[in-house]
Amino acid sequence: MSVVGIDVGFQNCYIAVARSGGIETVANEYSDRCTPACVSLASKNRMIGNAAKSQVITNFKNTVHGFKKFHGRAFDDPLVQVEKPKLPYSLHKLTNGNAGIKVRYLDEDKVFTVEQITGMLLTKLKETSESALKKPVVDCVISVPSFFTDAERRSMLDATQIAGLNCLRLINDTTAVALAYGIYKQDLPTPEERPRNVVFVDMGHSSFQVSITAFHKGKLKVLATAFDPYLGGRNFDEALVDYFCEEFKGKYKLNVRDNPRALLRLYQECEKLKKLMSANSSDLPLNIECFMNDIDVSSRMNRGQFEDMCAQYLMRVELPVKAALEQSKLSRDDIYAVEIVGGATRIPAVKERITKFFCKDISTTLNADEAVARGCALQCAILSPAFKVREFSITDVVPFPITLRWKSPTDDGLGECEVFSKNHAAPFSKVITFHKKEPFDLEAFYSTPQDLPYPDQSIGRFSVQNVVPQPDGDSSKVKVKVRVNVHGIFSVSSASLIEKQKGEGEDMQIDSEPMVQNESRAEDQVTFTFIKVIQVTQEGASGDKQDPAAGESKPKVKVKSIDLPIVANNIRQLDSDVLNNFVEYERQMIIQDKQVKELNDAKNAVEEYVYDLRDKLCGMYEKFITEEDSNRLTLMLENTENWLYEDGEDQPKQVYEEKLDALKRLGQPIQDRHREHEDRPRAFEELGKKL
Ligand code: ATP
Ligand code: K
Ligand code: MG
Repeated sequence: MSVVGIDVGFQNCYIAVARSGGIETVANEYSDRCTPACVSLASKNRMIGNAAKSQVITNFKNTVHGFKKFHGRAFDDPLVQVEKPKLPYSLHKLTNGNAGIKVRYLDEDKVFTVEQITGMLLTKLKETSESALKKPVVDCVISVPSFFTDAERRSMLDATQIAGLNCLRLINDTTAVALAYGIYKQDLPTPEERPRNVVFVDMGHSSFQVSITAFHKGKLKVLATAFDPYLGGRNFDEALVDYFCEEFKGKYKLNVRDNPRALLRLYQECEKLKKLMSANSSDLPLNIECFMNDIDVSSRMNRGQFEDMCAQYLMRVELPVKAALEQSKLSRDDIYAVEIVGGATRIPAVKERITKFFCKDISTTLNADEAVARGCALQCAILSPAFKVREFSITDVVPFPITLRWKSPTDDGLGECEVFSKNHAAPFSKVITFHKKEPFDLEAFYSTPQDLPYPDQSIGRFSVQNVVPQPDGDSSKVKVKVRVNVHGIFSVSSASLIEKQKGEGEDMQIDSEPMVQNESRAEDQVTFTFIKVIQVTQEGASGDKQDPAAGESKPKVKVKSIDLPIVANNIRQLDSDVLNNFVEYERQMIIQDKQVKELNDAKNAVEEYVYDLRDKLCGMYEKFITEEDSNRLTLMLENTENWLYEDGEDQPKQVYEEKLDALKRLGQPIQDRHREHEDRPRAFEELGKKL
C-alpha cells in the first residue's frame, strides 16, 4: 500500500509521499516539484504537466489548462459561460448537458469530459509518485477546495477512478494545511486546556480559502471556513493583461485580444512581472520581442501602480477572513497564529490586508507551495494500516447547510428539515426516524442558494423503497441514515424498517435509544463519528422534531430490522458504464503514449549515437582507426543524420533499432580497441602493485 498525497491545483500540482520514515514532496522527471495542471493533445500522443505547459502557445487550441473549475458543471453554467470566451481551447456541450473540452487528438476531433482531462493529469501525477516510490501507486489522498459542492467532489472522484487511483479521502485544502501544521507540534494544549486557534489562509491561482482550526494534543477541529471562490492570483494577472492590452492598442495599434498566441504570451509575461513585483517595489520593465505583427513591445510597471489597479481585488481579501472569524465566534485575541500558504499570498498587498485585519504578524512557517500536498500525504498515512503515524483526529466542517425534504405519494404535505447546518462537524452520520406506510422520496439540497458558489442547489433524490405498513395497518418505523462522508459528500446511506414482533408489549419501544451514540467505522477511522437521533413523526410532515430522550420509557419488545433498498436519482455523477469506458480509454491512451515514448527514445538513441561517435572519431578514437575508415564512417554518420530528418523522420521503432545496431557494429570494434588500450597500462599498474 502506498502513501501518497496530491494537491491538484488550478495551476500547480504537488505530490508528497511517505518515504524513509518521513513525508517528502517529490520531483517529477524535470526535477520539478511542481507539475503544471496542463494537458496537451497531439496527433500521436498526449503531453501532460511540464511537457504540456511548453505547448501552451505553440499548440494553444489543444492545450488544456484552467479546467479545475469545470468539474461537475453544466455547459450552460454561468461560471463556464464566463470562462469560455477567455479560453484558448473550445468547450462543447455534451449530450448530458455537461461542459466538454473539444480538441484535436490523433488527427481526429475529440471531446473529453473534464473528468477525463483531470484523469490524464492524475495519470501523470500517479506515474511521478510511482517512480519516486519505485512501486505501483493506487491509494492516495487528494485535496479539493473547501467550497466544492457534492457535484464537484463526485466529479473529482470520478477523475481519480479514471486514472486508476483509489482516493481514500478528498480533503479540503485548508484542512490538509492544518494537519501539516499540527501533527508535528509537540506543545499543543491538553484536552483540559483552551485550544490553540490557528487561522489558515490559502490564496492560489483561482481561489481564496480561509479556515479557523482549534488544536489540542492529537486532534484538530475546524471551526469555520470561508472563501472567495473567484479570487486568486489569476485575477491579478488579468488586471495586468487588461492594462497592457489597452496600452498596446494606443501605443502600437495592436489588438492583442484578437491574437490568441500573443494574448497567451502576454499572460505569461504578466505573471512573471507580477512575481517580480512581489520582491521589488521599483519600476520594472516588460519587454516582449516579436510580440505581434513583428512588433517588439515594451512598457514599465511598479508595485504602487499594480496595487492601484488591483484595488478591487485587494478589497475582497478581508471579507472571507472576517466571515471566518465571525463564524468561529472567536475574537482576534483568541487567535494564536495566522498561517498563510498558496502562491498568491506572496503578493505583499495581500499579506498586508491579512496582517492588518488580525493586527498580528502572519507566520509563514509552512511551505507555501507544498503544505497542501504534505497534509494530504499525512492524511493518507493516517488512513493507511501499513504505516505507523502519530494518532491525530481530524474533524472538518460542512461548508453549506443541507436540507432534506420528504414526500410520499399519498402524503398530504411536504416536510423538511435542515440535517446539516453550516460548519456542522464532518464526516458525520445521523439517523432520522420516519413513520411511513409506503415508499417515499427524500430530496436533499443546499439550503442557502445565495451563498452557494454553484448554480444548482439540488444534491440528489433518494427513494426509500419497499416500505410497507405493519400487519395491523399501522405506519412502520423507518430509520434512515444520512451522512456527510470522508469526502465531504452527502448521501442517504441506508434505511431500515423496524418490524413489530409479536411480544409482550403492544407498542414498539422507540424512544429509549441513546440520543448520542459513538460509532467508529472503517472509513471514518480518523475520527469517532457521533450518531444523533432525530425523531421525525409522520406528522413530521409539518416539520416537527421530537427529542427521543424525552420520551417515557416503555416495556421492551422484540423488534426486527429489515434493510430497505435506496435508489439515488438526480445525482450529478458519471454513469458506471460511461465511467468504465473512460477507465478503459485512459488505459489505451497510456499504452499509446508509452509506445510513442519508446519510439521517440529509439529514434533519439540513433541520433545520440551519431553525435557521440562523430565527436569521438575526431577525438579519443582517432588513433584507433585508419584515416580511410574514419572518413568512410563519418560519411555514413552524416548520411544517417540526414536520413533522420528526411525518410527516417517517421519510422517504426524497429527500423531505428536496426539502424542503431548497424552503426554499433561499426563503432563497437573501435570502442573495444580504445578500451583495451586504456586498460592495458592499468593492468600493468595493478600487476606492479601486486608484485
Ligand atoms: P488553486 O489553489 O486556486 O487551485 P493553485 O493551487 O494552482 O490554485 P498556487 O500554486 O497556490 O495555486 O498559486 C499559484 C498562484 O500564485 C499563481 O497565480 C502565481 O502567479 C502566484 N504566485 C506564485 N508566486 C508568486 C509571487 N512570488 N508573487 C505573486 N504571485 C505569485
Ligand atoms: K497548488
Ligand atoms: Mg491550491
